[in-house]
Amino acid sequence: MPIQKVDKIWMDGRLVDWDDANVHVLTHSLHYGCGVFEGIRAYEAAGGPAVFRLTDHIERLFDSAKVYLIDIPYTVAQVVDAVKETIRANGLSSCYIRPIAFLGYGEMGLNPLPCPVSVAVAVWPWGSYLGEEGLRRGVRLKISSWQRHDPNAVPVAAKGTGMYANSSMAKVEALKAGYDEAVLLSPQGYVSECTGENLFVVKKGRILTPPTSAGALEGITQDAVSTIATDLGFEVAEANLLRTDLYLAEEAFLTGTAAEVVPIRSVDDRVIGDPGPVTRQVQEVFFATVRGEVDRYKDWLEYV
Ligand code: PPE
Repeated sequence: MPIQKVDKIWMDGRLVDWDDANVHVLTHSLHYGCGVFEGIRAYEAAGGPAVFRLTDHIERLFDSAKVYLIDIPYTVAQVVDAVKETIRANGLSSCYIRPIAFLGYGEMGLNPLPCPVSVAVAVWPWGSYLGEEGLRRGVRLKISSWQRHDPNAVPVAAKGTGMYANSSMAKVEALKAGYDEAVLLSPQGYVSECTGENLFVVKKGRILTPPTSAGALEGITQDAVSTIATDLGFEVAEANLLRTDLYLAEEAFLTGTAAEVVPIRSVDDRVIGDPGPVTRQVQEVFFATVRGEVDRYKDWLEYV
């Protein structure tokens, strides 16, 4: 589905018309993939549009930039304000938010340091990433023939633009084989994550998720869901998982800002089944939380 166009995009300190938010073809990040980005969601809550864990996301953007030695010429607070301003300018009650910091047109060559740093924030209405049906009934996964990155090849803890070539290869492979999404394994053979989501399995009543050392991004939804599940009384832990831990899981689900909380129906055609009670409970509390309906987690919402 094409991006649903809105009026304005924030670019380098001011709002510009959507069609004017363009870059030069010699933009450094386009050629070499050194850029950092975020994916955030705003939800319609009783008190107006509320951004879920906005400051946490912008802090992660700055952490990613630090890893890449990209010097963002704003403070965290300024980018937080830019996100709110962009949502207000477009009159949206809920949306997906994509901040990006990248290296512009300057010098060519692999050294990115001489290039100017640009920052943009785009927002648009975006439904469930893996489809309404996926959200309700679950998605079918395939273990990719592409491995997740080695942490000494690229910085897996950063949300770097170029690193997503790996995710895109895996996504296309899974889609062409008739699946909804791919699972990537680490170079050591452990389950890492999906192309844009973290993974959870339920085994013997415990909820397990791979650690960042398996190459997974430290997900903000993963963190929120871990807190929610712990508060619901479940035991939640990080653990190295083998592909057979996925095949034999009692329940499994994935989490991410774009995807939200999505049940996993099967992995490599090994059926896990309809969403189980743990998945349903976590999903229910998560969606109530992002809409501001759970007092305990109201600090996670930043109103526009
Ligand atoms: N792993 C990866 C590789 C990833 O890209 C994301 C977010 C996550 C885990 C979950 O992180 P969090 O959103 O903090 O819970 N992926 C973003 C981009 C997805 C895309 O397709 O683009 C997102 O969900 O916005």
